[in-house]
Amino acid sequence: MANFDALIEIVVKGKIKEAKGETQKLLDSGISAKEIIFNGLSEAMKIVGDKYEKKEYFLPQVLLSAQTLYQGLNLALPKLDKTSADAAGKIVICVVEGDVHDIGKNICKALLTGAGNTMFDLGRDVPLKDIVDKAKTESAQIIATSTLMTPTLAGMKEIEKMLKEGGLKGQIKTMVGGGATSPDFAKSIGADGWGYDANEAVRVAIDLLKK
Ligand code: B12
Repeated sequence: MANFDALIEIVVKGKIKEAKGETQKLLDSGISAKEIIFNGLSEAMKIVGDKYEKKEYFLPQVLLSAQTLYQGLNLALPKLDKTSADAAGKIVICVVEGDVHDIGKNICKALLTGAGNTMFDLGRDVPLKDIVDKAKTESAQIIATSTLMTPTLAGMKEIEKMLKEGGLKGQIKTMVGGGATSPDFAKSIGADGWGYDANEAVRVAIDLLKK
């Protein structure tokens, strides 16, 4: 089992100048980008989240850790292995309006790209109408949205409503994820799928593309 302690400490403590070097060291030693992302970088962010909840960390520290994480993530993401996908489609992905948390969305996008899908990434804090419009113009099969904040969950429900009103529900499938969501929430708004993490995002997308 690879040792990610150094990378985790670098991200948690926001040692921004050291993140690239440590990530590169791990990659050079033959550890997969996926392991680095899930067992190193994401784990570090969980610790940062816990510290924020315990009020040991405040927003400036969280922001510094996020910036440090991105130094490593930007090195590791392009090195993710391509997986052979049973089905590959066109997917619009973004973080819904009102929310700027985009680390998880970016990891999902990278894995979905690796699985052979064509991704249309609209970024973060994206107006709901733009999401549906993009899916229409690109004839996407799936809209994948992310949010980590409770107040912005309503936007995901609104997307379902917009699809229904436009007669597109069923034709364009939806999948939701991110810390504020849950399988029950996804069901309650009529989303077609929910995923706990980026690995599940790939599995759910494959399922939805078969339907
Ligand atoms: C980093 C962080 C920030 C950074 C974000 C940097 C960035 N570029 O993303 C900064 C400092 C900017 C920030 C700001 C704020 N934050 Co903040 N932040 C976090 C923190 C600590 C970590 C989030 C993270 O990146 N996790 C790591 C990634 C890898 O995990 P993930 O996003 O969950 O993604 C995985 C899965 O969820 C899933 N997934 C994600 N999306 C999708 C989509 C699909 C379709 C699928 C299938 C799966 C999937 O796959 C991903 C990878 O495996 C969390 C704490 C926490 N416990 O989550 C708080 C947290 C999310 N933040 C919070 C808050 C309140 C804020 C602020 C409002 C604070 C403020 N007062 O200003 C602002 C937000 C302003 C805004 N309008 O958006 C709250 C949200 C509470 C709530 N439920 O509403 C949290 C939970 C902290 C807390 N406990 O209070 N934050």
